[in-house]
Amino acid sequence: MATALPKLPAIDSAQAALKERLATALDRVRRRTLSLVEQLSDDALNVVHDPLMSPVAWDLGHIANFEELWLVRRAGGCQPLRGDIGSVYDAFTAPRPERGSLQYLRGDDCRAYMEAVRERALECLERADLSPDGDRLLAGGFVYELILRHEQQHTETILQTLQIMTSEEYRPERRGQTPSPPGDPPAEMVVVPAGECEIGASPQWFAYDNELPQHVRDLPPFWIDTAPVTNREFAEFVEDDGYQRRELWSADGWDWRAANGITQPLYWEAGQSEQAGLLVRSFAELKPLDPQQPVCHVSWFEADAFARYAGKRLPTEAEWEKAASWDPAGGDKRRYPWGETADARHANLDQLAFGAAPVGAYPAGRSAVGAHQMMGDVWEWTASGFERYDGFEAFPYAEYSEVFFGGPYRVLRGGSWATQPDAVTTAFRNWDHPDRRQIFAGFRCARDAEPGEERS
Ligand code: AVJ
Ligand code: FE
Repeated sequence: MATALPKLPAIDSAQAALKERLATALDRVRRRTLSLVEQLSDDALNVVHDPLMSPVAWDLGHIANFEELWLVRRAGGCQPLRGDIGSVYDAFTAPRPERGSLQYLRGDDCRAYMEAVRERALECLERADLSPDGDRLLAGGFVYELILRHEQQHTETILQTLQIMTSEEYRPERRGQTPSPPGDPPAEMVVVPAGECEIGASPQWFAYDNELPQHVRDLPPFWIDTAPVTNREFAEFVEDDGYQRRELWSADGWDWRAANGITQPLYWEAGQSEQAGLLVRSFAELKPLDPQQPVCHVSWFEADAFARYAGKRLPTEAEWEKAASWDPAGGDKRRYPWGETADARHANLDQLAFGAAPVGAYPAGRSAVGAHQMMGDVWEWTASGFERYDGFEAFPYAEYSEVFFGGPYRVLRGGSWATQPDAVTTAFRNWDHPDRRQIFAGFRCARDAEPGEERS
């Protein structure tokens, strides 16, 4: 098993600091992953809870297998510990509905594999040459940053599975208290003036291939909601027969709604009495629907229909990104709507609240144009399909983004309460099928600005 180690490159202190930061970050993410699944029985870990989702044990093994592929084999040049199981964890050759019948590692085998891979990955990190002008995969620690975010993304997938699961009660320890809105709700919409803005990741940021190259777009003026659409607003749409009015729906949306008997967002339930009102299931708890929270677990089709009902439309992803990241005062494009670093005063990210905050709860996190909660709480559906930016180059592999371009997917922006802060920026692009509701997704609306409205 032992393989010859490549020669040690000269390692300067900047690299040593980078490596230490990466090792610490990898360890933090791993502790989070394990803490989220700690209370699950072997049964809950190993079974398929819904055809849309992988068994949680598959996600865990896949996290380790991906790390083995990229950090141990490709970056470290070492042989895999378990070369035999790669095909089980390849998201491409093993699509989600088929994962239940695969021989993925279970229980202690899975935990042992995760640990063994991690140990080797850290050994490889010590020897790796991360100098900025070296191998592109390693330069600046790129592939380590990628693996870190990959695990973060899969923790959100796992949370979707735990929310779908009904065979066992998942009782998260809600550790992050979200604030109450300090004052009046924000005004309904803000205007974003015409003009050029940067779209895509800034060169100094970690970026996925689909966020590059950064380019300038000149958008006409538009209005955008200052907050995501709330449960109260969405309940009015339901009450007002929104699901029965053909003219509000796209053709595909109307068919989807009829074929699946959809009449309200996923996880909404009617109370036992009129007075009890609407309830919503959050993991194992059934709670009264909070009218002030953003609506969550709606499909793109439902978001699109609501927007038409409201006399508006969904924003394009470029509009969303401009409203979130552009500084009218001429400052640099913002990584987060409020600035460069994320903390709990600005947004409900990082999972431990296990739910969304009411709209208006984060005035300090609003963007330069005055849009609230663009980051965290709920992912936001946009009008846009998932397409390449001009000049796109697949890196480090085509199955991350390229194979999805031009498909039926719609882009979502901004992350949810279940997203870890490093995993999202104002340039980050998520995508899913327009009928999917298991993701922590809501939306906000936009509309064109009429001549003269631009400066209000
Ligand atoms: C970007 C969330 C659509 O989950 O399919 C995880 C992320 N890519 N492993 C997905 C991803 C490879 C991806 N999304
Ligand atoms: Fe993955």
